[in-house]
Amino acid sequence: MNFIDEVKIYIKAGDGGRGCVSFRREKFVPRGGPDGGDGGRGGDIKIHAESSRRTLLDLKYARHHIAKHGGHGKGSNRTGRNSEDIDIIVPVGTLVKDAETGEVLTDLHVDGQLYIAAKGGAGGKGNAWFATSTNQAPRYAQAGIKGEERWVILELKLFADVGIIGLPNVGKSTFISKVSAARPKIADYPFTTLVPHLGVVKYGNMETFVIADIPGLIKGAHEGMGMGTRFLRHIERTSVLLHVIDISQESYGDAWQNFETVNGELFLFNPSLMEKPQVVTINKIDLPVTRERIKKEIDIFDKKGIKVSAFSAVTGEGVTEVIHEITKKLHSKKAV
Ligand SMILES: Nc1nc2c(ncn2[C@@H]2O[C@H](COP(=O)(O)OP(=O)(O)OP(=O)(O)O)[C@@H](O)[C@H]2O)c(=O)[nH]1
Ligand SMILES: [Mg+2]
Repeated sequence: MNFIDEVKIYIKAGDGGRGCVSFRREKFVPRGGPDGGDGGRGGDIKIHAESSRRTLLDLKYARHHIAKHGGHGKGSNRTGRNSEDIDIIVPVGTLVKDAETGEVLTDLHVDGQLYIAAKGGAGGKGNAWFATSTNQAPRYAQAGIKGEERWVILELKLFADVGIIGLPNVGKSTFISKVSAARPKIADYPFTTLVPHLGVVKYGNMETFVIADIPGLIKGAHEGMGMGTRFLRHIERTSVLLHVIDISQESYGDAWQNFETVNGELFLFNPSLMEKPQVVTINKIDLPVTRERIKKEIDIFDKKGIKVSAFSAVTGEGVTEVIHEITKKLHSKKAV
């Protein structure tokens, strides 16, 4: 399935119906008074967040949402019918933005939350309203008010508790597939992961949490290098980051350098990401080259007061400890 996290749609609320120009016609009453009814209200476009909806996929194929106009007023003071509202269902966690200005119109973060994205126009008044002592037979009525219309961007941020960050090819996806039912593609080349994946982690009797695997970051990602940084928005709401480092790849330099490169890109995307607690890990401990170098690498972090856990996403060695560290950080975060 395609993961759709952003979609642009056109919405147009219904126009109000026209007011009516009409005069009473009764037997034996030669000139009846005005009796034109009002137009009906145009339908609103409502955007509704529901937890049962997981993606914006449906909206990708239905981009135009146009509500009907209100019914026109009729004679004998009959009001036109109000037209029906249109409900657009989105997942909880969807941001609604004005496509032109980029302004965030609302953040639908609660199940059942409703936002009227385009208001239907009121119906015009019929000529019955305009009779005065000097003009008892007004020949005009109001037109309905136009319904609002705009292009909006719906943007879904995944709700993950933990985000996995790191350079490409370090084993982020291997880790998530080891600890959850998520099955992202894993391969021995950079940028295997092109879209974020979510996995639910349930480990022993430890607390369940949701973890997001995102594409790898490289130096210059904030300028669009590699996969860029736009996927980082999926981890903006996580509570904890799992930072995975790989020291087995010759071209990657040392662990501290890698750690700083990734953090530098996080900072340039959004400095507040730096405030999230990180569980720092070195993966691929099963490889002899990693085993050989790891002590020296961890010492550098130790000196700076940063704890590093080593694990192997392939053999599972150390994975429980990593999960334990994550759970601990999630807990202390909640306690604040
Ligand atoms: N030996 C060993 N290889 C591993 C381990 N974890 C991952 N790998 C290998 O490393 C390569 C990259 O793994 P991925 O999980 O795709 O890496 P990624 O970080 O998700 O990469 P991108 O999505 O490209 O950023 C694959 O060939 C994996 O089999 C590990 O613990 N030990
Ligand atoms: Mg990956």
